[in-house]
Amino acid sequence: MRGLSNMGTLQFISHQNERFSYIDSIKIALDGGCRWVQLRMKDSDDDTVKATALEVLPLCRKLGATLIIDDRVEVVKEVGADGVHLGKNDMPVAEARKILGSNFIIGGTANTAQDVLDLWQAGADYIGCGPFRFTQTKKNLSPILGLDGYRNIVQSVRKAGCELPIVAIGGIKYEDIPDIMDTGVNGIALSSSILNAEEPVEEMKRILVQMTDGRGQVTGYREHRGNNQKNA
Ligand code: TZP
Ligand code: MG
Repeated sequence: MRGLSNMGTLQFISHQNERFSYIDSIKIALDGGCRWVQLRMKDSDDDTVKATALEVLPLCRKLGATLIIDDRVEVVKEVGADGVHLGKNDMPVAEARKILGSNFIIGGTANTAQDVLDLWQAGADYIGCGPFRFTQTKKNLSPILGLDGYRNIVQSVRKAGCELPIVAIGGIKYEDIPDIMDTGVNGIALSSSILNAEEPVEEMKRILVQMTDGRGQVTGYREHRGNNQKNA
């Protein structure tokens, strides 16, 4: 099992808006120092996702950044990305694991402790857990979790022996991060707070400085650091 410490401390989810294309959005994240990006193109066909992945993969490789692709197991395999993220309506994790084997990362989406435990049993490597609050980036949002939601989920799955990295997602902004990390989650995934910032690259840098000690290690989040290190 991969360690907790490098499992997406800060993940960027690609998006497009009036200012930026999907590829622009990933370049912004990389320029700002993010080293884990998820190519998420919900409404595009596989060929378009594949072509985009082939453009961003060399950029990620050059910087040692991890590239995860949302939903498209076959595209991940064909282009040699690092892994896939599977939502609730995507291919089941266990099936994706059969296709991808153990050399690819598989992430799964959770909204409850039971979701996390089910994904753990199915062989997921990390969990995207949300939404923290309402966001327009994703349609058909699950119920909002807030800080208490994360606290309860983390506590209950750790009690059950599940040490999978849990990454909070959904409407997260710079100022939310310390409180969210203090709930015991292992990382943060975000999109619009970067892309809607006046200076997106600077916003990414500001968030990374707040979250890490410069070596990609989460820092300053009191209660759970020991836990992270134990499992690193
Ligand atoms: N899953 C839950 S919320 C979300 C996804 C992919 C989008 C996160 O983007 P934002 O813009 O940071 O709310
Ligand atoms: Mg999905």
